[in-house]
Amino acid sequence: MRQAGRVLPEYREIRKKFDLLSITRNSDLAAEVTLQPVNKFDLDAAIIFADIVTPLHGIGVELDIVEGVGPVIANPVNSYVDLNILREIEPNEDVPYILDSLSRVRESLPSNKALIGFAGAPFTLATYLIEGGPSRNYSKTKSLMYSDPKLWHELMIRLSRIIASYLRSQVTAGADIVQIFDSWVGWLSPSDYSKYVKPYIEKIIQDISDIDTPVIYFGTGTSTLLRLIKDTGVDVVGVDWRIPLDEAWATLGYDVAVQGNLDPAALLGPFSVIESKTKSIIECTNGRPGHIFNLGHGFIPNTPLESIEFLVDLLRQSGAKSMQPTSQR
Ligand code: 1CP
Repeated sequence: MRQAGRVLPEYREIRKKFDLLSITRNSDLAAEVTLQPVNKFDLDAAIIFADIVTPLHGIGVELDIVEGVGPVIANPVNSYVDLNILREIEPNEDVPYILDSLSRVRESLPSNKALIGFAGAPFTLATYLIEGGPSRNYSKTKSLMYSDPKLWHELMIRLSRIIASYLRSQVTAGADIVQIFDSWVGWLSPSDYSKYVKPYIEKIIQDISDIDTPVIYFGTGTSTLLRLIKDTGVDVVGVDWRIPLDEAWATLGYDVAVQGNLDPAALLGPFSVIESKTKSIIECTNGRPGHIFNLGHGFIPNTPLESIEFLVDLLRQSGAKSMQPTSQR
């Protein structure tokens, strides 16, 4: 998850000197920042430090990640000509620093801790490309999707190809598992998801099926989309806090793993609230294997560090088992 503002003081120190894109392009710094939360809280997995727009930046799309805002695109997409900015990606040449960061992190991570590579999903990346930045209702995206389905298809196909190559290269460089972030897909109805998004998730899953690496798919507000998401063939479905985990899992079926789903805002409340909400999530799993505990979205800035420590201790006491990297399964 984008750790919304990243709460660690040691990260904030580095950010005082370097902007986000500079950190991602400097493998020493990116590896250090990736490992900080794992070392501090003894977490079971590390997620590589990058952003969902990193591969777009790598192929030359002009963009910036603006403090307190998010990714801002210089020339938003609204015509066929604009699609020319989305050429195929050559990861070794376009994003060598990400691959280098992954190899370094994998080398220094203990073997019982997993390294997660990631990419934005085509829909969520398309929202930034079309809207030009963060949006409240994705109206430009939906307008393009409905009024020019051929252009939408061309955009989604190009993004899917970029994402599949990018994920594949991350696994070659050392990622044990990959996560696809479709953070804003919950703004779509089930029928729009089926028509305008699902085929492209299926294409990505199919394109990388030969590398035999588990794929996590995460979105927010996806309660009504769960069955369709499962049909795409992903291995793990990340859910946000809006739906009880047992309800989500029953809807998905127990032949798929789930990840989630503590409300990040719970960590702003007293320990008693963190404890009751966490226990209720664990009860929802009913002791079944196949649950990865996680927040339902990224940390909220200024989340107290003691609350994160309290949560991790609570999970350890509850008997939550550590993950094993693929190579050891
Ligand atoms: O230092 C900062 O400026 C803090 C904010 C930040 C961070 C930590 C941004 C701006 N990007 C990142 C890195 C990042 N982004 C990671 C690395 C994980 C980590 O170590 O924290 C990851 C996995 C992401 C993924 C990402 N970026 C998503 C998908 C997951 C999610 O949280 O929903 C999304 C939607 C983005 C876009 C983005 N980048 C940054 C912001 C503020 C946003 C959201 C803008 C919006 O609201 O539309």
